[in-house]
Amino acid sequence: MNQEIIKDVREKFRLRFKEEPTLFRSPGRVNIIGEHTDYNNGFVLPAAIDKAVYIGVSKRQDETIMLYSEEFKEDHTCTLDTVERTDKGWPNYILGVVDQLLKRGYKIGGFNLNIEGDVPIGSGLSSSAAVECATAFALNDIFQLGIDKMELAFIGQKAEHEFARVMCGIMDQFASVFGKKDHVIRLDCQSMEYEYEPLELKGYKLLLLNTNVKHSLASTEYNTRRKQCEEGVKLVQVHHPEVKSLRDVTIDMLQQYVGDSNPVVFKRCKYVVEEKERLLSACEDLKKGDLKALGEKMFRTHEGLSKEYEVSCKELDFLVDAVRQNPDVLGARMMGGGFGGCTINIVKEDAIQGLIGRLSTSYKNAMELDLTSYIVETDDGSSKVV
Ligand code: GAF
Repeated sequence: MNQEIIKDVREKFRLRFKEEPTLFRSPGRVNIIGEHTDYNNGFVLPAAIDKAVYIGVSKRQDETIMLYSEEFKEDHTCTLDTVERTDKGWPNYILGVVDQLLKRGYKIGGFNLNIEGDVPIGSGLSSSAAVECATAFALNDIFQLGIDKMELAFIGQKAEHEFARVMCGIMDQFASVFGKKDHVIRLDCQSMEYEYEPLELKGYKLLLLNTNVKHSLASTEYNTRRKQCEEGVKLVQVHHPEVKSLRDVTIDMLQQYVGDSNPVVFKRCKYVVEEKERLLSACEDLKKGDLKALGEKMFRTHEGLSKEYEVSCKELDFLVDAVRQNPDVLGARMMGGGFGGCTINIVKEDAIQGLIGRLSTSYKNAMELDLTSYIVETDDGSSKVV
């Protein structure tokens, strides 16, 4: 937990709202492998990380909602009956959750809330899901709504659909709520069954390299990819009505029924179908402690995301290419929705600082951008800060 941020949120809350807050924390996430598989009913392998969103919150006696972002130095006020999307951006992730609670018939009153965190925004580490989950967790607690953790994650996802207008899958909110220190979660996004797998990196660490770009087409292209996957499923369903999603589709089916006449839909679906298999075999690698085999699959995932799913960008490709032949880096790939954000790398611990130094220079020379890096540890999911 970031004690400095906790202190800051508490003190600023007291100054602003003249009362004592209750504090909650929800983490960002990494995903080892299994990208763009969640909304295709596939598997994912995320973990919550030691970077989180912290909120202070207190109940009010009226129906007013007063929000303050310590990061954006901006407030937003509305009432329970005027909860709607705003152009400001950040309040949407909070208000989207309030909207969901109201639509589901939960009884809440007005509240004060301030927010701060150390999940870098727009970096593919799910700062938005962390805000949604922290809000859902907090309101569930202070208004004693009795909502279980699974529904809290779904409330966060629906808030993202309706207020951020990104038709995301469930991975990010699930990881933020269900994370467990020293573990990754193998989540079946169809049945929502999950297993914790110990993450033993044996002298290696997870290093995130932030391109510091977020290309503006990210959310529209995300929704387009989702539609292209659905198109592929429809074409297969004509011949195989039992097929419900890409989860049930094979490469053979894609070749027969999508193939040449729909080359774009074909390559999108092909990536997803291959990624589904790759993840299952990566889980076996992890169980056996074969990090080398796992790392090779991460590189292959990046190839697919870059060439077939086409959600990478030149900055991400540069960072993956730069480590591909490096024996100290077992695996690397872009992570999350794409079009910017971070790459995830499995790197030998004592080689990390040298690597960051060299890459910072070459990245700056090639892209005229600064590189930011984070060595992350896995962490527990959403919690009350006591
Ligand atoms: C984003 C989405 F929010 C997730 O649901 C997931 O689809 C991911 O992109 C890609 O794997 O983070």
